[in-house]
Amino acid sequence: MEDEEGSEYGKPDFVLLDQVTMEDFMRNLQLRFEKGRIYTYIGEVLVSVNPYQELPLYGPEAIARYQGRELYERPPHLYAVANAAYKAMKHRSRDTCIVISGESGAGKTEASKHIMQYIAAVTNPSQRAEVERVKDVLLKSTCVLEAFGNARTNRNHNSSRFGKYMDINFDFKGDPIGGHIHSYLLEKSRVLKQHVGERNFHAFYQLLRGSEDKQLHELHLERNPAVYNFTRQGAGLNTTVHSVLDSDEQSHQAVIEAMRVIGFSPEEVESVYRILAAILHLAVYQRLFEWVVNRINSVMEPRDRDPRRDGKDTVIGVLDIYGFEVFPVNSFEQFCINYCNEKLQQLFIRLILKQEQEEYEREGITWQTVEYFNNAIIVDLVERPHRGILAVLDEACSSAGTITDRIFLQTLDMHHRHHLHYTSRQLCPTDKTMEFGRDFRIKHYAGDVTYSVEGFIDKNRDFLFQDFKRLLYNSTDPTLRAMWPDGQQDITEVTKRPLTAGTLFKNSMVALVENLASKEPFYVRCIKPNENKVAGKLDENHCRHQVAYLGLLENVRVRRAGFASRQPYSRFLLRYKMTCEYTWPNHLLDSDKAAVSALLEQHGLQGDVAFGHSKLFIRSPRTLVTLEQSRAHLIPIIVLLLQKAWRGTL
Ligand code: AD9
Ligand code: MG
Repeated sequence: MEDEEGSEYGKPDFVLLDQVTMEDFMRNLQLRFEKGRIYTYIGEVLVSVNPYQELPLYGPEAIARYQGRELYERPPHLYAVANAAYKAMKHRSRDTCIVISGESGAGKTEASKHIMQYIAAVTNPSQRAEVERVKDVLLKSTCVLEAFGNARTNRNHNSSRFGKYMDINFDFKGDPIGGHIHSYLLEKSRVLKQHVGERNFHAFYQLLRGSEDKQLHELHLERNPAVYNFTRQGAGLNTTVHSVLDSDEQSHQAVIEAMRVIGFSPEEVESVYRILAAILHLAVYQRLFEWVVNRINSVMEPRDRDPRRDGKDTVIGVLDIYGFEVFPVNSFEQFCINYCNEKLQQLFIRLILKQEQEEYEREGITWQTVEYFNNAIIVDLVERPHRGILAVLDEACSSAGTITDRIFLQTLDMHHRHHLHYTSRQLCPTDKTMEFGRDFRIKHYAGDVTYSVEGFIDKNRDFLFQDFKRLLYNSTDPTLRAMWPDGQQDITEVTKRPLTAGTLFKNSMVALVENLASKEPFYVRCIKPNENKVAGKLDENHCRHQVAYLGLLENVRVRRAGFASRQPYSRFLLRYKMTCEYTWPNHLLDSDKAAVSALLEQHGLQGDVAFGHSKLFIRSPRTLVTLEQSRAHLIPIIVLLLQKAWRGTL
């Protein structure tokens, strides 16, 4: 790594720690954080601590320093990860994804915005108009979706109340030509009810505070949010979002401008706010949100697909999804959010911890197994067919109103009384932190969460009267009609039992994980430094807990015992054979493995590698850098020799 940082800034990669203990890990994290070094690697995984203050780390100059570089050439940064994902996509035609995880307020959404800004800054050097349009939409979509999908909670002034996975499609030149946003489980119950100190979705306040008097009058609205039940609970009269966010008035104008840039017509924008106004009198928000997402997707659909690739583009996916949540009272929404985090932790284990170790075993590499907690048992508790919590809930929902939340809880108790990660007051009568007949507790990988079953059945059924859907479908407003396509269903379709909210969510999580697993993953693990949103303060206990449950120590151990790179012998030779007299232009040794060995010996690099059955394992990235430099040095000479040979002058 370029030595821009002395040892007083700690180790830029946790893999370089003298010993891998929690104490050493925390000391390094703390030291770097105090010096404004909020990013540190574990191999290719980036650990990021929310600084809660503006640091001079971003912008065009910083982007230029990372552009086109290798991951380890510069100090750890989000830009380096974005660049690595971009290079893998562009040079190796690999679909990649960047998975950003961490608890609420840890900095996931801010990280995803920096990544998007990096990609926008380094692409389209030839300023093609269509690509510029796509980039504009990609960047502005964040502003619109935050207005409709984010809210102030007690943990985060700008908390994402929906999960977001955005695919960016690239053409063969490496320029963005389109994209697609998947949104997951909007916390729509927030429209009706907010906890003390919290707000409704930003868009409501932006509408009331940012609209002109005339528009408010036409919408029959009053300016003061305290007038409306939906915007006065929770935060009471103190409904302004402080902190780094703009005021509601400014944000309102910014959102309208962003919608214009994306391509919303003036009539559509007007409809959106008319419907928003109506919601203040009436409970259809999710449809509005989904419509906004679909509308953005419709203008991001790639137009100029490259025919040479059978219509297939290369993709970078960015996942910014709600972090693990524990509130004083946890309901169906927290249950789904925490299940989602269990699924993503499973993927992390599969891709980073398990797969890596299994490969060493398969290749016969000497290896000391690293123990880690595998949370598959918790995922199974939630999603197992017939007996899992979601299956039992679906069963309760299908029983035509006779089953209560309480009976649902009793059934869960019956099925899971011996499960190591499940308990309830019934099963543990002495534990007064749970209520009889109301609460169950899951021992999640990230900690214990007690859920109240109140409302589980209703929220899972997610029932909407068909008459109501039909009424809205028959509206004269085309935007409103488009939000209720199922209002036109005939009676036979209507009587079919619709999938429940839980099952739909589970299916979308399974699909998401499969999608991510098919791509080359890059991870950003975000840490929230303290509970009070205070700049520059790292609460050791709070961070220690996150380091533990994110499995970061295990990650360091696996990585340390492991190798930075691995590749089949044939691929390695193809790239580096020109750097060795025994392998250029072709080798005469018994096997590719023997040829690779001779090549490395000539470079004096044999001490940094291990030879697997079919692949070469390289321990430190420096070895790769050395080989790359040697290759880059030789290429012009070889090109010259080939040209001469071609002209017959050699
Ligand atoms: V939630 O799961 O959506 O509730 P996030 O997305 O993890 O959460 P977010 O990115 O919204 O957290 O960050 C919370 C706040 O921390 C931001 O509004 C900023 O005030 C602050 N933050 C986060 N990252 C940075 C940063 N790199 N620099 C400065 C930051 N401030
Ligand atoms: Mg967020």
